[in-house]
Amino acid sequence: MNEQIKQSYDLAVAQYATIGVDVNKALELLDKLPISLHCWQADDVTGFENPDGNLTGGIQTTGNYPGKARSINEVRADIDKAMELIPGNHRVNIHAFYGDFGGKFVDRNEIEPKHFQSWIDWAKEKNYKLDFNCTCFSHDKSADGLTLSHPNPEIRAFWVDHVIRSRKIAEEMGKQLGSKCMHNIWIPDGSKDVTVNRLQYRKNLKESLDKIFEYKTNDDYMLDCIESKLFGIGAESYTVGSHEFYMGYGVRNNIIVTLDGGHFHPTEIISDKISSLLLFLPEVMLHVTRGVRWDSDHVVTLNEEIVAIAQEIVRADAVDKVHIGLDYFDASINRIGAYVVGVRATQKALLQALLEPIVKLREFEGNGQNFERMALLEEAKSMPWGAIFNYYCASKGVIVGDAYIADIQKYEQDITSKR
Ligand code: RNT
Ligand code: ZN
Repeated sequence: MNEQIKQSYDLAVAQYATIGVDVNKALELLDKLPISLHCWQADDVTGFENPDGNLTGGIQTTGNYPGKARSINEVRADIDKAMELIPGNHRVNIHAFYGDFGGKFVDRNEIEPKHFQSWIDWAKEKNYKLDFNCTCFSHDKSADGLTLSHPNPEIRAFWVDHVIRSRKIAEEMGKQLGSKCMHNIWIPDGSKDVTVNRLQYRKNLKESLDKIFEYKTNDDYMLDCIESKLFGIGAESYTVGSHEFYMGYGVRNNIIVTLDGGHFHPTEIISDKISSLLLFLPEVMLHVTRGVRWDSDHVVTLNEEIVAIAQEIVRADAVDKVHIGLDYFDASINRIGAYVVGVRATQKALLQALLEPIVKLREFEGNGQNFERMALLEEAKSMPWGAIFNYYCASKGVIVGDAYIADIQKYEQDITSKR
């Protein structure tokens, strides 16, 4: 290892020791924290069911930066490239419309585990674990913006069938890979303008979910999650699956709630929701993203909220209970770069949180010494965690610091720019 990286690390370790923090322990924990990389950043949420299909459901990618992945192999190659630049062992999150359909049209109510076997084989080979999502958007039967809450029982049944099939696929992924697959349900259902039958759509959704969960999966292989939202593009006035809806449903039925950082009012943060949910549910799923004004899906950067999320996970002693997945899509910049920036930012936030002088902070708080708590929190922000992160990357054989920019540029020159 580069001498400078090692020396900076040694100095940082000594400095952390003065505030009672064990750096080795923090790194051991960080190394066990998987982040789930969302496959849909690689191809702007297009999927492989219909490569010419339009993205619908109130979500949108903007930008047409060259190099979008056009096939399953390209998505996998790009994720492999991103993983190379990220320390630790991570997960890949797949959507149902990314199945390996062999050029044939396979509708959502026809998908089976066999369509995902090549994903499982790839994951096995690369030592990734998989997460999964039903895809209830970008489809004829969601064209009017409704799926599981649709007034037409036949359309509801179609989507119920799709979600149950997706849960079975998740179960198979978890079974073959020996790691619980998180299956997330997000639906776009909502409406652009004032809606008068708000209760009825929610009743429909509740009934659909009840049917979906009648099929019991094996908890050792997969866990269900349900994700709320405040509004979507073209669905500004009403969202059937609101936060209250899913929190109520999740708590009553013991189903994990997914908190997406971009799905709340602009000043509302998810970091403060973690400790509440964990009192009523055994685990929490996060969709880590960066909301910017109306958009909920910007690339994660090391901002105050991502640090606060990480701190809440660590402070609540919940590293084993909170699942971290990324969820953003940016088509305006190098897409592999978008993965690497987002994962590294999340890991840096987690590292900062793991390096907190928590014993001393709790002592100050317990004594009502609030100035002291504030001052130590401020000092912690400029402690040399960057030197620790660099060392962590180097110790895992991963490119340190901004040198990954040139590496991604090279991949762009050799591969993505030729697409
Ligand atoms: C949409 C939700 C959802 C999707 C993905 C593609 O607002 O956040 O999680 O982004 O499932
Ligand atoms: Zn999400």
